[in-house]
Amino acid sequence: MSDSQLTPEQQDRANRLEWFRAARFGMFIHWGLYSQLGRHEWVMNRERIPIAEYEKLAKSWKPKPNAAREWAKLAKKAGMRYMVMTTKHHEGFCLFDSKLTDYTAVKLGPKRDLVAEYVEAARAEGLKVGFYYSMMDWHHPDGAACKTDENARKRFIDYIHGQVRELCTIYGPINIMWYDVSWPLNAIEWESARLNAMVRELQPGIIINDRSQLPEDFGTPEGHITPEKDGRAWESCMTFNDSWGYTPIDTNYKTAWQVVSMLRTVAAGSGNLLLNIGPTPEGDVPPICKRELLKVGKWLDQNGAAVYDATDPMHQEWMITGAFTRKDNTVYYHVNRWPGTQLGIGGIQNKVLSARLLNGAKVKCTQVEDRLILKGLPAEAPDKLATVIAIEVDGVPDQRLGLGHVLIEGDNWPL
Ligand code: JFZ
Repeated sequence: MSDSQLTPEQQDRANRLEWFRAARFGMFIHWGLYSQLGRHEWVMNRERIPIAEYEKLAKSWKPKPNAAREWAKLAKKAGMRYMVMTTKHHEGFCLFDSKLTDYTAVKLGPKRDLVAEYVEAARAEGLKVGFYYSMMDWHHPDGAACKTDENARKRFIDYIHGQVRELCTIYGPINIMWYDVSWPLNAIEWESARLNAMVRELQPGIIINDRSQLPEDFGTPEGHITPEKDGRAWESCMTFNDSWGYTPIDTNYKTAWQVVSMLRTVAAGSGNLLLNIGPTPEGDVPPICKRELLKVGKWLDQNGAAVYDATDPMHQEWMITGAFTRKDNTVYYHVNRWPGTQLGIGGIQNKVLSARLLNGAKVKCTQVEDRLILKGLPAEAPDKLATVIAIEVDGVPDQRLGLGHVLIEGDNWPL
């Protein structure tokens, strides 16, 4: 659809989303009282820790000053373009300066506005700023009662809407409102339409995710990378290990190779990757995450064109050596399992005009019908994370293999 066919409302959304669609890669940060226990951000619920006992964590939390500066610098180096931090997770503790509760970082242990530090740090690196805000609240007395008691619901709505108002007024322009878990109410009971109208009035340029039970600006598939339908903007959020909050006993960390592969997948589907770090209670980034993120950043420095700018999906078949992104008539083949001096790609339906390593030499190739062979490649992978080969073709790129040794009409992998 060309821009001229959009309704004014659709055009506004397209304008708001412009930076987001180009951003591709962001840093998610889960940081809260749970970071001190180091057993996942759901520890209060999973271990049934009584509120009074859990509250002690609010007094003992002493993060180092301005930890967020280190995160923002790391995000920038990793090639990320925005950040989203937990301003309040399900535990109910507010990292921001809420006047609606005493359970805040300003009034208790840290004695500082951790959200203010985060906003300043992100802006200093030129990164867009997002606020994660959990609607579910295990600490507020009405957090569960709101489901069955109308007075409790009214009080709780005032609290949640009031805090979102605070987040939208204290910190200047905010780029993303990232709601999470809206248990136990539905969109009508949450008065989500009114909530989001208020957010947009206070923050005209903001984009809002779909977790207040209204679709708003973008979808948030979680733990998997699946494009939304009809060109709707989307962002997959992913853990680095298998926990969001700091969990040193969970050592199943993703590697830079995996992150690069995820970036390719989101790029091919015109989406974003929001990759999480769970800092220590002090605010340090686990060294493994730092190390892998720096590798990803170096790779993006070299190969950004195949990820930030190459967005359009094409029809492509699975290959064991790699996968495509594309821009116009150029396909970028991200080779993450290097086959040696020769690389075969079947099923390309276009005439290949040229091939070159994204960061280097032209590559010799022969094309016989739908068999393309790239020759004279280095024996070892030039880049172990993924070597990108830019292949220019004579029309809209398309790859069809089907299941047989020849392609027949309507032959597609059975779903
Ligand atoms: C939620 C939180 O419970 C979790 O702690 C973390 O903050 C994460 C980002 O969001 O978990 C979810 C939310 C949505 C889905 C799954 C887990 N989902 O839609 O499948």
